[in-house]
Amino acid sequence: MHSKRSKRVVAIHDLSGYGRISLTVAIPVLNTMGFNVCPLPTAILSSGTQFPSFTFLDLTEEMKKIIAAWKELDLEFDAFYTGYLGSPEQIDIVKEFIADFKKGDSFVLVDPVLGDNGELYTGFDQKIVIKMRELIRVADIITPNLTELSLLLDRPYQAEYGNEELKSILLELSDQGPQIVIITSVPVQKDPYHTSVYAYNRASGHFWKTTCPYLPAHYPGMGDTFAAVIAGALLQGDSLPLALDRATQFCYQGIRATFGYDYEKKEGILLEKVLGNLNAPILISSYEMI
Ligand code: PXL
Repeated sequence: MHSKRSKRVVAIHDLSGYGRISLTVAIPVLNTMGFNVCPLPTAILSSGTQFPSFTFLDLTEEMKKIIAAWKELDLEFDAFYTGYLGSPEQIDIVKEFIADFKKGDSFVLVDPVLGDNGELYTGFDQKIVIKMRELIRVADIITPNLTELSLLLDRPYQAEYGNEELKSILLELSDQGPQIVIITSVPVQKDPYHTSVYAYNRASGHFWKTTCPYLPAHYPGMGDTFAAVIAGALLQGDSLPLALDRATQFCYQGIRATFGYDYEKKEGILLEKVLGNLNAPILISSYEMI
């Protein structure tokens, strides 16, 4: 009998020792969803950059060596998931890596990690923004938040949007290359208790929205968790709206499992308490076509 290997996903992200972000989120999420995760680490940090002090080891040179060694091994990947990139030069390396390794129906998900709440993350400047605009051109799927979309499209940051305005932004972003555009963490107008995710799929021309309750707390790593679940759900063969539901519901479960505890939000959500939910069926699907 012919046996098939697990699907293989390369996760291009930093490794942060403390706080549940980037690879420490992407690896468990994608493993739990049944995939072989191959990390291509971009930097090693003591913690995320939102802490008052942290160490940062840039792995730009090592990335080139790892990719060359993978080339020797003739490795193939079913998906490419990129997150936190540590330098503008890394974006050129990643673009070249994708051009060289992408085959058949493998897909590229670029989470354009740049900032949040209208601000760039510590350590980033306009150079990485300009490079990220290049990287999204080679993506099949992108998952910016409201801050990242304003940086990618060079428009002023806006904390609120209506449906029609977001639909035209989704089209504008898709025009840059990606077939699927997903915008995360969009506040619902006049309703502080809910938050939405918007999406567009150029292949069908459909726009989607999922909404879930909002709890007033900000946890780092949520964007990383969301993007990893989207990558896993699409690899499992979910439709886009189902993948949106799966990722939104999982993030919400993670926040709810954490919210009642009084500890530093900077540690991230209690991922280990909810990981198993990734294998549960979706009980109530809440997506809408807009
Ligand atoms: O969650 C995004 C992220 C990833 N990696 C590092 C970060 C952040 C956000 O602050 O600092 C190192």
